[in-house]
Amino acid sequence: MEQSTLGERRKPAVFITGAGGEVGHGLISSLSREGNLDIVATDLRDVEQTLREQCSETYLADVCDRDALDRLLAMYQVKEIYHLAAVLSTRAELAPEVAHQVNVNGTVNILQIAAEQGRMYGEPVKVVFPSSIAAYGFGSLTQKTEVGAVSEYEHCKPSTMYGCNKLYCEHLGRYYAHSYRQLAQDSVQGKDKNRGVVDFRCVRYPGLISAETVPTGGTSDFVPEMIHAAARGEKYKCFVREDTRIPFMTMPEAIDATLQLAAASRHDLTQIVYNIASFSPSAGEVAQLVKTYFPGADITFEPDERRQAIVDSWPEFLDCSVATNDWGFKPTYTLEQAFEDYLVPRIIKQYESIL
Ligand code: AKB
Repeated sequence: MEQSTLGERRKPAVFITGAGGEVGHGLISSLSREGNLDIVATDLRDVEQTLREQCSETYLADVCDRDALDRLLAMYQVKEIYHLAAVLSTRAELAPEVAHQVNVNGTVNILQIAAEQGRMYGEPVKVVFPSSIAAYGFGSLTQKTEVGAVSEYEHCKPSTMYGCNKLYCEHLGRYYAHSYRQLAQDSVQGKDKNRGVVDFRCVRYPGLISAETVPTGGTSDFVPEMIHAAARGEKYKCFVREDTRIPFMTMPEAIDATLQLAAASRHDLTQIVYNIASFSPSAGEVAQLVKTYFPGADITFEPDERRQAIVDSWPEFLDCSVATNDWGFKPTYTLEQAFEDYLVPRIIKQYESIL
């Protein structure tokens, strides 16, 4: 085992960025239940106490600050990285260059760290990267509805900074996995120390719905916002039309699928990027279901033209067949089951202590 800069043995660890976000919450709970490796988690903001307790260490760190990342990782042998830190689609349109800095430069830092650690230990570092349906882009609503389900490599013309960032980082991940420093001296002299040092795997998430947390800064937020507002007894003005349809899944399904991809044998993976999703309801269909469980729900539709245009550029349905064939992806819930078995019981329990 390598020595750290402090002369101690480096501890094998799984490293999580953006740990305090919605996906981080679920992922840390699942990884800590598995208990295979020490969890080292970072975020820009303080990570809440319940999450901290499930990690070996948590640090305040910016993924754009390469020196800070190097300092804290000097104590660890990083085996796997879940790179969750990102500025989401709505927030990214308010500060596109900041989003680029975090979403792209932060990802390059993570990929470089993975490559360095992979070379140092002579074994690949797994980098699991959540991409998004924002990587797609349709020119018109007519095209979106005509096309129906999309597979991973078609209609990738994102119209948002976030979508461009995600798509580009998918390509960067492929580059670090297969072609990193392909002309460097240590690559051309027969012993290719760079090849295979990064094992990059990527899921394209649809909109995610958690019973525990409410997202901020995304454009698919209308569904989770609508459900949580009803559970809190608050009015909700939905910022897209009733007929707006994009794919969604629940947070536990997203976490399970992410861990399933991470655990898959390299040999079974025929792609770097995989679509995953469970159901594709319209905003109106979600509102109807919300009203059956929360009869007092007050939901109105007041589309915001610009956010609507973003959602209209995303597909209605995803073709997830390659994820199913390669590593066994299977949705747990239909929309109705998600409400009945997961969302409603958990949300009611969560708010009953507060309301
Ligand atoms: C967003 O709305 O930005 C995200 C996403 C669809 O990736 N939830």
